[in-house]
Amino acid sequence: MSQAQARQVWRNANLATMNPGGAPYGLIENGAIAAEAGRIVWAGASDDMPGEYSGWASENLDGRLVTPALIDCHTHLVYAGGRAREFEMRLEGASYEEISKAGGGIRSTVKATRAAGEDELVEAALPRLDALIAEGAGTVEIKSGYGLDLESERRMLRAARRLGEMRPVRVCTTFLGAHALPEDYEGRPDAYIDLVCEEMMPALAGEGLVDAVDAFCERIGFTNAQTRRVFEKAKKLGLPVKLHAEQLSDQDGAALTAEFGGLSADHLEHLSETGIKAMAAAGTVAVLLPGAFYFLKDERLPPVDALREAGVPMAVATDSNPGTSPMTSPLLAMNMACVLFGLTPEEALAGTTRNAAKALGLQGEAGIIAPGCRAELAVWNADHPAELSYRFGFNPLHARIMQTP
Ligand code: DI6
Ligand code: FE
Repeated sequence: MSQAQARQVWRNANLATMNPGGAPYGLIENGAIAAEAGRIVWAGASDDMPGEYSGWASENLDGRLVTPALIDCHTHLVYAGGRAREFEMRLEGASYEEISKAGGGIRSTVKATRAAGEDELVEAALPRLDALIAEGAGTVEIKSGYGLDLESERRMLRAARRLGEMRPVRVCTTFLGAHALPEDYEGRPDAYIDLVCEEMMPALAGEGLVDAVDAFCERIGFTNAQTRRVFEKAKKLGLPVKLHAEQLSDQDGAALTAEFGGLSADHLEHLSETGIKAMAAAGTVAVLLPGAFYFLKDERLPPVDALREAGVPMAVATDSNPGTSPMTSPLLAMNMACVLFGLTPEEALAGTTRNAAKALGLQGEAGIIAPGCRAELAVWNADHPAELSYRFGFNPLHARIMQTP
């Protein structure tokens, strides 16, 4: 990370600006970027650089590839404990839903997370955050949802905020109180939703800990009607919504999210044509999570062709979590999105930059290399942006540039 210089130019680089509408990847060969007070003021071909920038301090990037810093727009990075034993059970034949019903799954992480202090949560999450940063991430979304009571959800969100202060990275927090039914509310899901809406959400929002609100709308999560209540409360509090939708079954969650002008609907393996239309009309981003698909050995693919055809922007994220996607590699998520879901490498990179920014409400701020956006860049030892999706298990990052204020 470089501190925000007053004025700075980076030159001699190939820029995958990810600006839509022009060349693939918004590619500019032999380009340069000028930034002032942490914001990009100009980006283009070196030969076209206006003379006023030639006197600014400059760094030669030796012909490397520059992209926007990556954005991981869906993670559950903060939690305690691990679930390797469940992995073994699944390999012996138990399904994710069976394990969940037997008291394993999300609830086992809730137990460990409730028992952990804030410092412990930070300490456990930091290596995971560092792994994302090491692959060029400049923005990471972090959800709560393993606390499921006011105190524990608060600890998770505070830990997430602290992580963003400890490292040069933008952390966006998401309140996922409606992730699973805590044991003491067994058989009383509506009473738990009351608690989420009437106590937890207003308190945590009031403390500035919540950038967006999410829920797990699923047979093993919450119903469409319960999710609606969560969204209505979020709307009253002025908070944007997003949803774990259509992962294991079709609950009409994506259409519900679109109805509330939601930022994103995530997973979407069981998304219907109605859901796609609603998302397209509302501009809701489809966040694809191939790590969970891979790890659960899912067979049902998200309807990528139909999403593309409908013009729904697609993002790609790690879903980093202990149960269904213990992955901390945005580059691997991109490779999986191509190999498993059929995205093009250009779509995969848009998925971790421009469209991921939109999924977090950060368009115009991050995710493309353009005047007005923050100078948040990833510099790669690569010749062409397709290389980022092509290789796996290899990290070509040379450096990140994060000129946050
Ligand atoms: N869907 C997921 O894939 C994760 N949460 C969710 O709502 C799984 C979380 C876990 O198993 O711990
Ligand atoms: Fe998730």
